[in-house]
Amino acid sequence: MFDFKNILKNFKIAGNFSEAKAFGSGHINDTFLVKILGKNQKKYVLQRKNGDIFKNIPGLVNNMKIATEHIRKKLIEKNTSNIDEKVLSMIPCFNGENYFLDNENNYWCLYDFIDNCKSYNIADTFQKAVYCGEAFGEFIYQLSGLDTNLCVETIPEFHNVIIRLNNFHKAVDSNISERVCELAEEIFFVEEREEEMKTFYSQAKNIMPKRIIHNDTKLNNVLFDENDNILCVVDLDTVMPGLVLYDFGDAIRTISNPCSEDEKDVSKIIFNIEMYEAFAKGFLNRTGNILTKPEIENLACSAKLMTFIIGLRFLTDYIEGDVYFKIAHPKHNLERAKVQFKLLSSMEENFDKMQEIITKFFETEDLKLRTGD
Ligand code: ADP
Ligand code: GN1
Ligand code: MG
Repeated sequence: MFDFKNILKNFKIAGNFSEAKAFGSGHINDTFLVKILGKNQKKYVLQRKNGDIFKNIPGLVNNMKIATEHIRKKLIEKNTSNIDEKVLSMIPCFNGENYFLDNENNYWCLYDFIDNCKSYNIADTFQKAVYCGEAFGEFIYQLSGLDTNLCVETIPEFHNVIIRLNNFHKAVDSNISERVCELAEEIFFVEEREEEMKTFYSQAKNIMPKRIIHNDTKLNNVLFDENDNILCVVDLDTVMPGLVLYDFGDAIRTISNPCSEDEKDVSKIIFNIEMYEAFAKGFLNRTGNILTKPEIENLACSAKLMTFIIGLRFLTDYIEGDVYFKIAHPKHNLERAKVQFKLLSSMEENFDKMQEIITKFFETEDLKLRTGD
C-alpha cells in the first residue's frame, strides 16, 4: 500500500503515525482516516487526490485554500463558535505548500478530522433535506463576495452538457469495450432528451452570473453532528466558478432519491417531491436574496439537467470500460446510470409541481429570507 509514515512526516503535525484506514464512500479520491499518537491522540483525514482526473492539483488546492480561508473569515466576523467544525482546516507541509507530492507523483492533502460527525448517502428525514439545503445555500452565500477569477477550473467544462454529450457520442462510436449492443434503451433515453438539455444549458449560460460554487453537492459531502445538525461542507475539489443551478440540481438528485445511487431495483426509484420541497426551502432561505430572477426561475429545470448529466457520465464511463468512477462490480456504472435515468423520468412526471413549489416560496413569502448579514 502507501508509506503513510513517510507521507505524514512532511506535514506540520506533532506526534507519531499510528494507523491509517480507508474511509468514506467517494468515487474519485483515496481517503484515509489517520491516527497520530502524541501527548493526545489526534485524527486526520489524509487524501490522495486523483491525478488522472484533476490535471492541476496545485490549482485545486489553491482554490480550496482561498475558499476555506474566506469562509473562516466570515465565521470569525460573526463570532461563530467551534469554527474548526464548520469549515475544513487544511494542514500545511513544512515546505509551505498545502499538499505533498511524493516520488510516484501522488498528491496528498491532510485535513483536521471533524470528530463525532456523520454523513448520509440517503436523506431519510425532511429535516436533513432542509439542513442540506441550508448548508449548500450558505456555502454559496459565504463565497458570494469572492472574485470568480481567483479560482481556476479544476475540471474544465465540468457540467457542460454539450461537451458531455459529445464525449458520449464518441464513446458510442468507438465502442471500445464492446458494450454498446446491450445499451439500446439507455442510448435512446439520452437521444430523446439531448436537444432539450442542450437548449436549456445554452440559454442558462447566457443569462446567469457565474459564482464560486461547490459543484459536487451530494448529500454525503455534508457532515452532520450527533444530533443531525449541520457541521460542515466537505469535498472541496471542485469548488470553482459555475452556475448556481449546478449546485441546486446536483443536490436534488441525491436528496429526492429514496434509494442509493446504485439501487439495482429501479422500480423503487420514485422522485420524492416532499424532499425536493424541503431542500429548496433550506437552499432558498440561505441564497434567496442574492439570486437573480433567471436563476430562481430555472431551479426546477436544473434538477432535470443535473440528473441527466450524472446519468450520462455514468453511462459514458460504462461504455468506455469504467475508466473514471470507482466501481465495485462490472455493471456498477450501468446500474448507476439506470437509477439516474429512472429518477429523471419520475421528475419529468412531476415537473409542473416542481416549478409551482419554487414560485410558491416567493409568492407566499414562505421563506425567511436572510436580511444581508
Ligand atoms: P471523495 O472526493 O472521494 O468523495 P471526500 O472529500 O468527500 O472524498 O471524503 C469522503 C468522505 O469522508 C466524506 O463523504 C465524509 O464523510 C468524510 N470526510 C471528509 N473529510 C472529512 C473531515 N475533515 N472530517 C470528517 N470526515 C470527513
Ligand atoms: C463524484 O467525489 P464524489 O464521489 O463526491 C463526482 C461527481 C459525481 C459523483 C456521483 C470530481 O463525486 O461529479 O456527481 O461522483 N466527482 C467528480 O456520485 O467527478
Ligand atoms: Mg465526496
